[in-house]
Parts: sequence; structure tokens; C-alpha cells
Amino acid sequence: GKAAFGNTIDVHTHLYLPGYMDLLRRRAEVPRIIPAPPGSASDAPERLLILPGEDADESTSSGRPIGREYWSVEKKLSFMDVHGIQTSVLSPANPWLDFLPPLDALRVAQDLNDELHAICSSSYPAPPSFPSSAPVPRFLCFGFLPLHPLFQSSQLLPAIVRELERLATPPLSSTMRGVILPAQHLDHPLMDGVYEACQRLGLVLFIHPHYGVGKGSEVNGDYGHVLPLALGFPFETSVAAARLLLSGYLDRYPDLRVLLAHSGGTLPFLAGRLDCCVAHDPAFVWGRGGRKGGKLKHSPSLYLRRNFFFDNVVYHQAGCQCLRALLGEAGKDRVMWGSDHPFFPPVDAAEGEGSRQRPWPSAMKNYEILWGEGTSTDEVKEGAKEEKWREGVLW
Ligand code: 5CU
Repeated sequence: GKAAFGNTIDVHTHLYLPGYMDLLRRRAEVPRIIPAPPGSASDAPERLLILPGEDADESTSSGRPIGREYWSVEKKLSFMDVHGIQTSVLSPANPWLDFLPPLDALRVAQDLNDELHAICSSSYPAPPSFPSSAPVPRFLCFGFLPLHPLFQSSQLLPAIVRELERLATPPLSSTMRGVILPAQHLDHPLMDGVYEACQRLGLVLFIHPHYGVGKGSEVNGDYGHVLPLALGFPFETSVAAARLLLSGYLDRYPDLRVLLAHSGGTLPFLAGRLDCCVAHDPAFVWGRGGRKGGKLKHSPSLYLRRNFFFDNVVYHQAGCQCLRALLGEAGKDRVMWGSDHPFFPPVDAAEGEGSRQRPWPSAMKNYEILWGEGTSTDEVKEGAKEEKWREGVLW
């Protein structure tokens, strides 16, 4: 059917919970929040240092302003209203709780999951101009899972599974749709228990990068935030998802649902090479009659079409078309709209807060690439295009 502006579900949008902000304020190392200097204006923002090594690079070491759009529910709602977003599926921001020791991480994850659920389960009306006459949830969420700490202490696994079960049980299950995980170690033996629980409980795994690839490599270093975010992030996701594909876990857990950030990184473009290399490697042979003794039952691109879902946060129509070509007609609903808010705000700082009440070019670009280049903001607002970006199959 036809969509109207106001139907969108945003599957990639972050909220810094008040409890998480306090945690970052208490830290002396990255990730951390630097207070506004003493004596500065009362509205001077704090600053955020988040990415690995950001404090060591002169161009990024002073951090970036972290204003209310990072943590205020009111600000998130006004962003949603301006961009026609009916429901935001909130996720905690990278690097989640990766920096905490195992036992602290588990306790803090439980507290923050409760805090996230409390925010999402409050009722917030949609603007009257939005099309839905029935009340709709304005927020759903992906919870925290202290996964990095798990790799330091395997004894954490039963508690992690219990936390997944808690998220999938009322009252939390009314808002929790899954968990957000770093794009790391997805083929680790300890992940078996996590995947078993997520498949059994119907929880979606949202895989999101933070670390880039190749420590200290050219991919991450220099040029400010450009290389880590433009290349390091998507390469990290590509490698992590490929490791998951190749591990055989998706034969063991064929109903697992995995949402990949930033349109799956480079995988849509490279899926053919993955298929070809697997086909030519005796360790990964598969055959028409089923498994031939190789490790995988299917070629990698079949898992990409079967188990994976994608946001469209790629800011480029050709990238999105590549993803569509991989998924084919039947899979087109698996590409879902994402904003990556509060990241990539309008750059025109001179307009300050005012400019942030208007459509963000970054978010509008993600409408355009689903609908075709050249779609104007007015067309978006009129909802004149076929509904392609509304959630299809995840919820
Ligand atoms: O701009 C950034 O640093 C980020 C980030 O850290 N995480 C994200 O999802 N998008 C942009």
C-alpha cells in the first residue's frame, strides 16, 4: 500500500540513558564524558570521547559536544516528529558495557535494561498529523548484553542467558525486541549459548560496530572520525558477520534473526566473492543433495538472505541497490529505515539548535535512497511513494 509520512519505524537509533551518561561521566578513560570547563556558559555542552584512540589523535582529542539529543527523550521525540517516525527501536550506543569488569557489567546491564524499558513503556502521543488512528508504541528497544565481559569470564554465561530470558518475559518483553551486540567474536564457542537462547526466545541480535578492524591500522588512524566511521565500522561488521556465516552457527540455529548495522557493511557487495571462495575451499563444500561433508549446508549468500536483516544507513543509493540485488524481490522488506540519530546531525553549527528542529540531511538521505535519488523533502512528507521502508518482517 501507500505510506504516509508518520509510518516509519526507525530500527537504528541510539539513546544515551541517564544511567549510562553518569557511568561515562565517572570515567577517566575513553569512553568518557568531559565536563564543560569551569566558568563556561551555563549551556556549554559536555564533550564525548567514544571511539578507540580518539584521545590520542589531535583532531579528535577534545571530543565532540554531547547535547540533549544524545540523552533526552523529549529531543528524540521531536526528532521523530520532524522525520515522520512513528516508532523508534532504541538501542544503547557503542561501546555499551564492554569496558566494565564482568560482574559489574552484568549488574549494570540489568539496571540499564530496566531503565530502558521504563522509558519505552511510558506513553507518548504521536502528532495528530501522523496517519495511524490507533495508539502505537513510540518506543521499542534492543537491550544491553554484557558480551565482552563474557569472553573474560565464561562463568557469566548462565547469568547472560537468564538476562535474555528476563528480557523476553513480561513486563520487559512488551518493549524489548532483542539485544545489541558488538561486531566481535560472533563465531566464539561461548556464543553457542547466546544463540540458542535468542533463537528459543525469538530475540533479534542487532550487530553494531565500534572497534574498526586491524588495531592501529591505516583503516582507523588519522583523518579524524572519517576513516573509523566510513570504513572501520562497516569493515568490522562485514568481518564479524562473515565469521558468523562461516562458523556453522546458522545451520545449528536456522531461525536466528540478525540485524546488521549500516546495511551490512561491505557484505552485500562482497557476497559473491564469499560464495566463490567457499565453493573453492574443500573445508566448505556443499552439494545439491545436502551437506557433502563440508562445514556449511549452504552458500554464504543464502544465509544472508535467510537470517539477516539490514538497516539502510549507507547514505548512498548504489549501496542500497546492491543490498536489494542480493536479497531479491522476496527479500526487499528486509531493508529497513534507520537514522543513526543522534549521530550525523546537520553540520551548519551557525544555525545551532534551530537547525536541529528541521529535517536532518543525513536522515532524509536514507529516505531518498530507498525511494530513488532526487526525492524531495516535500515528496517524503506527502508520503507519495510506495511503502518500502516501513518495517516488514521483524515486527
Ligand atoms: O559518530 C560516531 O562516533 C558514531 C558512533 O559512535 N556510533 C554510531 O552508531 N554512529 C556514529
